[in-house]
Amino acid sequence: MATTTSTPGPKTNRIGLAVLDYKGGRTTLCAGCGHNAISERIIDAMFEMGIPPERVAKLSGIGCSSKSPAYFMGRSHSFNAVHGRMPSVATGAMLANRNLLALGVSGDGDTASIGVGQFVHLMRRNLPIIYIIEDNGVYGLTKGQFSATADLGSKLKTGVINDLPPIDTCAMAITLGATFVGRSFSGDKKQLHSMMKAAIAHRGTVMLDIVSPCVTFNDHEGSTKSYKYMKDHDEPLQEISFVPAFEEIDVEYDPGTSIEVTMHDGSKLRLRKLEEDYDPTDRIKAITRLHEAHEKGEALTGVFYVNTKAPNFIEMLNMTEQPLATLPESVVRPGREVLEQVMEELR
Ligand SMILES: Cc1ncc(C[n+]2csc(CCOP(=O)(O)OP(=O)(O)O)c2C)c(N)n1
Ligand code: SF4
Ligand SMILES: [Mg+2]
Repeated sequence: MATTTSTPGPKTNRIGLAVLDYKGGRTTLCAGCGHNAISERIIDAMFEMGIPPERVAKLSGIGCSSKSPAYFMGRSHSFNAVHGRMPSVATGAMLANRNLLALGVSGDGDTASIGVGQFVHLMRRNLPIIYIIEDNGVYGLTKGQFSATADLGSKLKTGVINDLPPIDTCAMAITLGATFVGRSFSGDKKQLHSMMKAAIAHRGTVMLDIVSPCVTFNDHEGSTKSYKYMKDHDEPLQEISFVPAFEEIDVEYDPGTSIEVTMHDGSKLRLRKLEEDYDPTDRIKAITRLHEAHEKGEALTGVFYVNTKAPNFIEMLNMTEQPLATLPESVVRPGREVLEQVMEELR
C-alpha cells in the first residue's frame, strides 16, 4: 500500500500568518544597501510579534530609505509623504485612528536636513510611533551629497571633506522627550532584531537611528558610515534581549550584570550591561554617554533611554477610546439642539 507523506507547511505565528504574509514588493534599491537589511529585520520582528499587517501604517518621506516601505509588509497601509514632512502625516493618522501601529521610515536627509523642524516637534509629543532613521550620512537618492548627520571630517567618494559638525539625532530625541531611543547598525542582525521587537511593545515615541551604509555613494575609505568603519568602531553599550509578554519569561543570566525594563504590554526588555552602572532610565546619563562617545570617536550602539511612565500624545489629548475614524455619524455630528445652544451663546 502506498504511504502518503505530508510536507510540513510554512511556520506560522500566533495569529496564524506565515512570514510571507509580511513581505512586500521586490526591492529596487542597490544590492547590499543597508536599507534592505533593515526591511528584513522589520519583517522578522512583525512576524514574530504576531502583529496583524492590516494594523500597521507605514509612513515615510522621500529618499531611498523612504522608498523602502514598498519592500516589506505589502498588506499594511502605506503613505509616502513629502520630503521631511512625514511626522505631520503620521500625527494625523494616529489621531484619526489610535488603534494603528505607526511605523515611520525616514532617512538622515529626510529627518535631520530638510525635515528637522517636523522631527523636533514629533519627538516632544511622545506620539505612539516607531520612527526609524536609515542613516547613511548622505542623500543617497540624489547621488550622495552630505546630510546633517555626516561626521566632521568624513570624506565623500569625490574627495569632498565635511567641515560641519553632525546632528546626533539620538541625543536630540532624548533631550526633546522621546521615550525609547536607540542606535544600531544594519549589519548587526541580532542587536537590531531585539531592538525592533522591543520597539513594537513600546507605547510612545520610539526613535531608532540605524546606521545603514550606502554602498553606492558612502562605503569607501574616509566615510564614517561605511561597513568597515562601523565594524571597526562599533561600541555596543549593552547586550539586548527581548522577551514578548506571550512567551515564558525565564531568567538565564546573572542578575547582577543586567537590567530589565518592563514594557507597556508586560514584555521584558533585558539589557545586559557591559558597563556596570549603565541605567537606561536615566535621561541625563544617556545624553552624557552620547556626548562622551562623540569625543572619543566611538559609534555607540544600544538602547540609550527608555521611559515607560510618560503619558503619550493620545493620552494627553484625552481622546475617546474608540478611534475617531470609526465613530458613527450620530456621535460625531452635533444635533440641532447643540447647534442652537452654540448660536445662543454667540448672540
Ligand atoms: C522638497 C524637496 N527637496 C529636495 C528633494 C530632493 N531629494 C530627494 S531625496 C533627497 C535626500 C534623501 O536623503 P535621505 O533622506 O538621507 O535618504 P537616502 O536616499 O539617503 O536613503 C533629496 C534632497 C525633494 N524630493 N523634495
Ligand atoms: S544609492 Fe545608496 S542609499 Fe540609495 S539604494 Fe543605492 S546604496 Fe542604498
Ligand atoms: Mg541618507
